Amino acid sequence: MFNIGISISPKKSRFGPLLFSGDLNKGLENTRMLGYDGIELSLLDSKDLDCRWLIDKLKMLHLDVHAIATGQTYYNDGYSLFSFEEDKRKKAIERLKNHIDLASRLGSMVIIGGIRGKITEEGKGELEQKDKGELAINECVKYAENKKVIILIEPINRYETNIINTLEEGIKLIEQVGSNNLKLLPDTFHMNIEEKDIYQSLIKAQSYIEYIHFADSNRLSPGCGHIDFKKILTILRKINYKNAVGVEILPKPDDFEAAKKAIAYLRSLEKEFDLQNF
Ligand code: LER
Ligand code: MN
Repeated sequence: MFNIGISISPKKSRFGPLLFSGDLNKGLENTRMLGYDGIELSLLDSKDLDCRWLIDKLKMLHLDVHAIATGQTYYNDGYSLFSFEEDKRKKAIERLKNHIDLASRLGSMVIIGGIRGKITEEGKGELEQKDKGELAINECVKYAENKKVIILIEPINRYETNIINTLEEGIKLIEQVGSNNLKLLPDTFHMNIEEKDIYQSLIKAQSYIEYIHFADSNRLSPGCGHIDFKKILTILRKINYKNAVGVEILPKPDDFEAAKKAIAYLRSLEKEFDLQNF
């Protein structure tokens, strides 16, 4: 059985696919009650969090924090790693370093997804902006190496960013940075938009993948769209994937029902798979 987690946020956020947004205690209690193994914590600023309280609560509920998601820094405050404005870039780097500090205490990974922001310049400026962003990523990865934290590059679809849309583009950056602490986070929702063949792309990228986001083609819970999750689970088993799976879905019809539906569907697929291979 895979370790399955769900994305939750202590604060109300502009970013949609998060559950129990604004009520961390309720989010953690429901996550445990529904049978998840852990959470992904979507944070604006790690400094807002009562870390001692969180560690005690996680221990009590036997939950892990698989990863810290960091996109709110861009979606809420407009600070990004590829910002052309130095001040905004520095603020994004500072937030990310604080997330890395927190991750080292929680034993989790840190995601570089939405916090990349967007390339806004053209011509010469575009190249300059790409260089600045890649330098920012290098700086954060070095920081993470010292803290023994894994950073994950999440390719995101073209309607949200123009920096790294496909797994292949993510791998190119990972190779370029050349650190064992930089890995890949495929998200099935984005892959459905960007990849020629989701299933082949996962197989091709297997040695880089350290975590995966599950959402169906419409960003609802797995089983509500047209992505073949049975095939994806089969591939993950075939490539001997041992890490966590993160459910990152819209709270529809509501947070609780969405979370309940996702875990029930994924566990039923796993059961079916085990019976077939008995
Ligand atoms: C985050 O995990 C994600 O999938 C993006 O849509 C936004 O950053
Ligand atoms: Mn995602």
